[in-house]
Amino acid sequence: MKTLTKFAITLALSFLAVTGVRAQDLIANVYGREMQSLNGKWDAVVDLYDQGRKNKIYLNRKPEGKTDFYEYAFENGLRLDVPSDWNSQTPELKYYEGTVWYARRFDAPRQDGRRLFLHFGAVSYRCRVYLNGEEIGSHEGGFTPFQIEVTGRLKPADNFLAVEVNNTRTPDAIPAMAFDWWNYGGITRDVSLVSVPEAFVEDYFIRLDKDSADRISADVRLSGAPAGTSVLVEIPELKVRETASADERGAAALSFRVKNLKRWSPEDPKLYRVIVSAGRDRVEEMIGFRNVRVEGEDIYLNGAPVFLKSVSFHEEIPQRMGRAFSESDAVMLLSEARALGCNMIRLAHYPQNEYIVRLAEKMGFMLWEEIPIWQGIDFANDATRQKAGRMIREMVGRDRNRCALTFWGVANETQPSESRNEFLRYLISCCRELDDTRLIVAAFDLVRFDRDRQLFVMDDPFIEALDVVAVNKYMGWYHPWPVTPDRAVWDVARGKPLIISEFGGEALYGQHGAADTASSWSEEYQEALYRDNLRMFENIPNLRGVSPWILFDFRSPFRFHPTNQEGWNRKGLVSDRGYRKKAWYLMKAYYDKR
Ligand code: GCB
Repeated sequence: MKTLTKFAITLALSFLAVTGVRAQDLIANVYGREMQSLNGKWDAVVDLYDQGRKNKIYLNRKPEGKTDFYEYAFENGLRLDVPSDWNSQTPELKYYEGTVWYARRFDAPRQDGRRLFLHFGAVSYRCRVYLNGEEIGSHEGGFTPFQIEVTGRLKPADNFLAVEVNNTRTPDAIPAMAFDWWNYGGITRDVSLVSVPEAFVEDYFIRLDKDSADRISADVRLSGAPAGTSVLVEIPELKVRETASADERGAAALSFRVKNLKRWSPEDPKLYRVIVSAGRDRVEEMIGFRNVRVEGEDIYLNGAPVFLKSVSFHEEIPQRMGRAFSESDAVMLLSEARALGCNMIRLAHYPQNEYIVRLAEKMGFMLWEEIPIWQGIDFANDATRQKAGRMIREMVGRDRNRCALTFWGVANETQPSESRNEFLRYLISCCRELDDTRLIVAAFDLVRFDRDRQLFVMDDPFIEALDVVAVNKYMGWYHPWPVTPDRAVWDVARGKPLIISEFGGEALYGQHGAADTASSWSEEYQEALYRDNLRMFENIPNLRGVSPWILFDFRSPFRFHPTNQEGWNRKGLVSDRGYRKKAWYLMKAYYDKR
């Protein structure tokens, strides 16, 4: 192993050495809770050589005697916005991979009879959290939330919160050493101090039963409440008021029928106000109800077959060249998907922030959400597998009350092997433990043309473990056509629904050239490529959805071409500056017709 890689691994491991304090189960629906936002300007120290922890800079000591000196101070130095990535905030940090310390002060007036939790929407990629000079928790994984209970640890005024954030790529991480998007580092999502009563509704999962149009199940979990505590679930519009009592673990299960339920669908994304209360706690949010299932080669939504008109985007605002983090960012991304005529989004390639997920649901998009199991994952490494399991639980735990969530994605472009199979089987079991109502999908890039049979085929026995099979295939870009598109017939995953989860090619907006030459990087070539692929789709008998790659040009260190790419993947249907390319109109016409 190269010394540099070894160094990176040791660093990452030391970063995650068990601290004795671990992030715990998540509180459902933090945005529906009483909370104090800790967003805003934070002080920051760039720590390229990882000296900060050794020097205990999280103590933020100040010289007292004449011979005291400290070679750091958080005050009067770099200031970074939270939430946001650091890369887009100062030119020096554009390519930075390493450690940055964040710190801020905050008051927390005494609240008797309340429990307090620090909640982070996401920190990329790993972090340790220090409160008033003490390490209180750590987390790994750049796209899922975590929380740390701080009840009894806060002062009424002037608490000092420091977060050591590191985005070094390592072979045991998820994603691992290389991936086709920017390795943004930082506190990239909201930070808040959440306040709940001593006994509170920690989690719930409220959904329509898989095969029933009128039976709702609600699993509620209380924290700090004695056995026998009564749990109430209300849906005023449906005249629901159901109660159950919690057992000694705080769990209560309810199941009831409702009358005149209007199910959620892309055409009518109906949501109901649902209130869960127990003792002195009460939490509410908008929840929708719908049925999704697979039968043979079809996907059914509310009992009717559905064709998925999907698109993907990264959690990135191209014009700002940075991570998307706010509700208005979500509006920008999703309005462009709406204009294209989509009824679904494949959130690429990791769980995106809750503003996107919640707004997508309100607007009527079905969602595919996945963790970044993206090529190059160390499937034989047990620690990596455990990590992936935790990530997938954090994703499912956060979003299982969102009825828009239709697919949990467990992998993107993985190669068959025993260790991969075992790894993915484990992920599926983690998903199903928390939610057995969604469809499990994975995207493969193994489809090849069988010259003898003159058919496109794929051999990966793992597809048996999936509800829906997805294929990324770049005909006309990475793969030359072996036959003309009208004769490109598929025999892949028959008996199951198939989604083309990625297809496309690059074009530089405003560049015009030969429609038959990829190297022209022209809008005309991209448009012709789309026309050919749409023609081929007619020859895929079990095709139940398509998802072009990708809605917007996005930043990626994979893309070196000096004039056509300049560090951007140009497969967007919309340019980095927000202009629609010719292929956009073709795709729009295809979706309008379906
Ligand atoms: C893929 C990957 C996606 C890449 C894309 C590309 O197959 O899943 O993350 O960005 O190809 O543009 O090469």
